[in-house]
Amino acid sequence: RLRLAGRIHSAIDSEFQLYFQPICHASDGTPAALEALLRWPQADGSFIPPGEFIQLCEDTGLILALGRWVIRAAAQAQRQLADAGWPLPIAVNVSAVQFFNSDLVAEFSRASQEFGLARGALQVELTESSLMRKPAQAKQTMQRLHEQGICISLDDFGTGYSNMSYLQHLPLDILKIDRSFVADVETNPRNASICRALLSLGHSMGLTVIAEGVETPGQHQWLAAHGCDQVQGFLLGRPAPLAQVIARLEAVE
Ligand code: G
Ligand code: G
Ligand code: MN
Ligand code: NA
Repeated sequence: RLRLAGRIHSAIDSEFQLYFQPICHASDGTPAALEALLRWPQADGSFIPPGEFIQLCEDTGLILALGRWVIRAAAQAQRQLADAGWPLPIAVNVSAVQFFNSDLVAEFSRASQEFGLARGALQVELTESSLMRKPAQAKQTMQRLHEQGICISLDDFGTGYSNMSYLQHLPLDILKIDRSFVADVETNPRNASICRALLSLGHSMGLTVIAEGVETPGQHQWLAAHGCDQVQGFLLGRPAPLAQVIARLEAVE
């Protein structure tokens, strides 16, 4: 574990890559945004998945440097995307440790300025554990991100322990339904009920609702028919390097 931490430390500026996955309008499948996803390629061509290093980075504090690198790399990618004629926002995952222990607002504003990004060009994805841990501080940071034009998503929704009355008071824009509920939504009545409830909850709070993990046309159709705003998953596009994502956008147009 210690050796892995050392390797991560020296890999931050040289080895990590961002992949990007499209988030599409449910009605017609056109792209609405991209989500940035960390990848750590190895010499043998394999990848160490984020599930295996994010936790270690949080435990050792490396997440602060890695998170800063992700924000800057996402800003640079958004510049390239906009310059290629696709001014889609890019959503960045921010872990709870990073959310509470770094100056996120300054990091986002510095990166946006460095690459001359438009307002709204970057978004932040937070999880329930970030928001519920220190609610007052979370709310203040979210408000300051909002002042900079940054939209905020609640990721993996439905898997945590949110206090609904509290959530209502947070400046959220987007709710992402966790893929575990989307998996067999057209055939599993229990997941269908949960998705209907989460869609209704999100819309009653005035939020855009995104379904994650959409893999089949059946899931996409069910979600569109039930008023889901946007969809993300292997059906719409797998995470890929930016150049490939741009090539796909151009092939569809
Ligand atoms: O990309 P993949 O499905 O393997 O991601 C697995 C997990 O790692 C997801 O929970 C995702 O949110 C998280 N993850 C991916 N990229 C980042 C990142 O840049 N920062 C943080 N904090 N988490 C990330
Ligand atoms: O926790 P978060 O939502 O950030 O996790 C995103 C992860 O989900 C990424 O690692 C991505 O590779 C993965 N993912 C994206 N689309 C799909 C999908 O359609 N099916 C599955 N099983 N995983 C997906
Ligand atoms: Mn996410
Ligand atoms: Na998720």
